[in-house]
Amino acid sequence: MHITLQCLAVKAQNALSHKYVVAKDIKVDKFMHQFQLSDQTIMDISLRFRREMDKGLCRDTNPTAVVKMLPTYVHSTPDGTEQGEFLALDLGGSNFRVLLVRVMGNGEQKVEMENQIYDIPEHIMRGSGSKLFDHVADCLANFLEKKGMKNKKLPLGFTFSFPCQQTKLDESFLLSWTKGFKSSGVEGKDVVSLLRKSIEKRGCIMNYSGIICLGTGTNACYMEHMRNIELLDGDEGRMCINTEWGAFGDDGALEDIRTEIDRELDAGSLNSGNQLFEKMVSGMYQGELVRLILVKMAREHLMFKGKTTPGLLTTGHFLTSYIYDIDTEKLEGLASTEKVLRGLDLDPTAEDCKATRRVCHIISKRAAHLCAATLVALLRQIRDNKAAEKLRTTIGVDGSVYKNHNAFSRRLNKMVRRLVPDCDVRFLLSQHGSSKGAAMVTAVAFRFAAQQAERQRILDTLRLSRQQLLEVKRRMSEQMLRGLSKQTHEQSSLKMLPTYVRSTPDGTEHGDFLALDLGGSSFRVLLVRIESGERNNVDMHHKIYSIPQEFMQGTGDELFSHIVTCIADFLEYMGMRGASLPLGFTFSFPCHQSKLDEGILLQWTKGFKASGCEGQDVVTLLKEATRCKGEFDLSFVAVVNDTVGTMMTCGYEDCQCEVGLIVGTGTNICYMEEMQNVELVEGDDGRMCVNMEWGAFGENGELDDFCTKFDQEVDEFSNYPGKQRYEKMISGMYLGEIVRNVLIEFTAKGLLFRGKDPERLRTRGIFETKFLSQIESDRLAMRQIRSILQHLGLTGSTCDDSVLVKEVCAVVSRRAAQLCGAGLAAVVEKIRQSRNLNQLSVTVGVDGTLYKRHPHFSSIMQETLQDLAPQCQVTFHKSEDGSGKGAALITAVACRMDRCGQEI
Ligand code: 0WK
Ligand code: BGC
Repeated sequence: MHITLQCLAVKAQNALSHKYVVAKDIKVDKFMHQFQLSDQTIMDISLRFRREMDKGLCRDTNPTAVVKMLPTYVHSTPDGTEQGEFLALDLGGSNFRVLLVRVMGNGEQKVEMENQIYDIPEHIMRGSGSKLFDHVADCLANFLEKKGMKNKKLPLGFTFSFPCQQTKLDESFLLSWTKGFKSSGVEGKDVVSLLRKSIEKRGCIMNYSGIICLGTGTNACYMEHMRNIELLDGDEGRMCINTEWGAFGDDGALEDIRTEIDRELDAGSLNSGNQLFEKMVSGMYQGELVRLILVKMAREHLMFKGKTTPGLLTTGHFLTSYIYDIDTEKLEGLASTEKVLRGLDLDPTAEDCKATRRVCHIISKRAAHLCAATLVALLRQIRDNKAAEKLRTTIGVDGSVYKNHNAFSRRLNKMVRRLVPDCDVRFLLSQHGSSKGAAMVTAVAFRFAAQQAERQRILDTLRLSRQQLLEVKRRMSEQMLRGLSKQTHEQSSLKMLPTYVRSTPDGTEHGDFLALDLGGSSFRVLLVRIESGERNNVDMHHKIYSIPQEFMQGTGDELFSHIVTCIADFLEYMGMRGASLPLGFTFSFPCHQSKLDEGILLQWTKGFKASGCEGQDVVTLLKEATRCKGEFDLSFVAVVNDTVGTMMTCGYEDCQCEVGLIVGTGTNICYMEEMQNVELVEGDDGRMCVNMEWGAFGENGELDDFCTKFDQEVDEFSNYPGKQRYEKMISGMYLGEIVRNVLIEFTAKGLLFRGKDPERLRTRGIFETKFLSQIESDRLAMRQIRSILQHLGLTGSTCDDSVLVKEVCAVVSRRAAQLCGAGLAAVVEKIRQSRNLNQLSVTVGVDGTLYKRHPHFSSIMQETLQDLAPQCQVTFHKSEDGSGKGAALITAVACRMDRCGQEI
């Protein structure tokens, strides 16, 4: 509606504008040539201001910057759910107002307002600060009295239109008075506590928040990205920056365009040397600039026949509002000019009136163009922050000059569009002053605080204390002992499966070995050539194959026949068709083994569910499939778990490696246990690698008191409800789902996506864990998180939503890493105690996409481990070759021992 009006006005304006050209006046234009700035100069000033903005935002240069770029602690804008009654005070503009604002949270952005204007007498503006704030408190009490709300406790928003250094939303230190205010004992003080003291002295009760300013002075604020606000910690989201652009030029940056008149005005002002930009632009000074010019031109006999009058010679006697009436398209513009000049006891000629009008036009035009220059710098900053080709934005405007002087607002809009034609800028005139804004900031702060409290309450259910992590470690240790013991093995959730891998390579191994690596995010067939002698002389070739869902969840025959087809393809690809090689099979699922080349599948995990396999020996199933294919012959030597393969792969480079850890699609761990503790296997000498299958930890309820409803949801809709509970709180297959469930809860409670439930969010598995790793990467800007959300079909998300999604991801992955660290602490402590060592130093070979790709998982896991097992020095060795190499090495060791007639 407004825009139309605006356009109409503009159309009419243009129609008129063609008529409304304040005739050039050679005399005046010559006298004021310095006030007429070319587009080039305006653009240059805009670039200078942009540099000042950077200085203000930068931690090192901020102390000396004149454009202070003050953080306001306003992070969010209204989202339509705000509601309630709020009081607002509006001090510093042309009027002091007290307001009652009712915000209806029904999404219609409906706001009702009642207000009362109170006078701030000059002696109070220039008296003591306590008098000023007592006066404000008196006005507030008077307002509440009138509204019959004397004892009602309402949130208060305080619009205080002066440069303030804020440290939080409800604490703000006055840097310097401007615009005719000069109360003593306030500069450097927190104006909220000064107001609080006066109000309490008066016996009223309030709770405070929020400060914004636009008015007799000039200033602008905008939403800046936190990562650019170096004065504050945190890179997430945005914050409103109060530029305090009135001080632009206080360091001499505008000396080349400031005129003698500007310097004269400044010298006569209350705060000379400060607010130099404001003194060229704002309503408090435009009239005075015109007066000083008229005086100078009179004295140089260019006007008023060289006569001046006391009225003309008196500071402040040419009001800026006169310019609104004089510099107007309205025909009575000249008449108004004469009326004003006669009001100053002058006897103007028609020429004098035209000249005065031209002076007003030039002063106002310069002010509008200077404002456009700084505004364009802001628009460019916002556009660059968004990395947007085209910026579409709305500028909220208020202030008597913009409101009452059409020519000014038109010139400002026009110059902005001329300077940034690639920006689609809409000017929205504030109808209710900035105090509605202050009330909205208060409402947003309240909504934000309430929402933040609810978000943290929900996220706290996913946060584990050190005590809880110690308890997880204790329960893991307990289950390990139960799993190792013949008596209690069946009752333990940790199967502690003997792997029959007892020895590690001694460097004499050699030969070609085929290895299969099934169970992770990809299936690999490898040819591993080992030359005896120096370690690390292993040559590997591999090919990655996919395992289609229908084979993962079809019949065992289909799955194993597909595996054999891949082997055949690989042998073909390697030109080894029909070759017969010893095979090491990494089969990353829980298997009961009674010997190295046999593995009875206990149960499928992760996404696998092929029928007819559980309870079967997977080596036999593979042999059968190979026989059916009849294209090649393989001698099956070893079936190993991927943790064992990983330990062996890393152990080949680091002999201290006695633990194998996988944190990938699934999670699991193995370690070298003393034979006397492996009660399921005869013999007490030496050690054997035990596959703990720790993914199953929690199946006996060990984790119930740490499980949230989001975990229950994941378990309920998983392939095996009740199974793999620990894995479902840690591994890559499930973290994304936990996050998705939390996001659904947040949306349902209106804490995210403005409560609008994006249908796509209800699609299981849509929020893959890889997105956590991307979203949590420190290098990712908020807009990139938004594009991930967009990619997921979660369109219409805000910057705040991105911040929140990142926080949810961080909480969920942190818990996973801590749980993993607590489990690992139990394992290394077990090794230390079994070996009666005071200090243990051991290497953990680790693999898995989550561990390798998540930006913070490994460090948080290691921190937790260090904290919970301080007597263990643990080195992590990331496996670069995968567990297939490990399987080949185990096969090579078995072949070597077989050659030597040793028992494997
Ligand atoms: C690579 C290993 C493989 C293991 C996988 C686990 O070679 O045996 O299963 O890591 O990580 P994921 O692929 O599940 O992330
Ligand atoms: C399996 C383990 C495997 C782990 C990592 C789990 O789901 O039960 O055998 O080691 O995933 O791949």
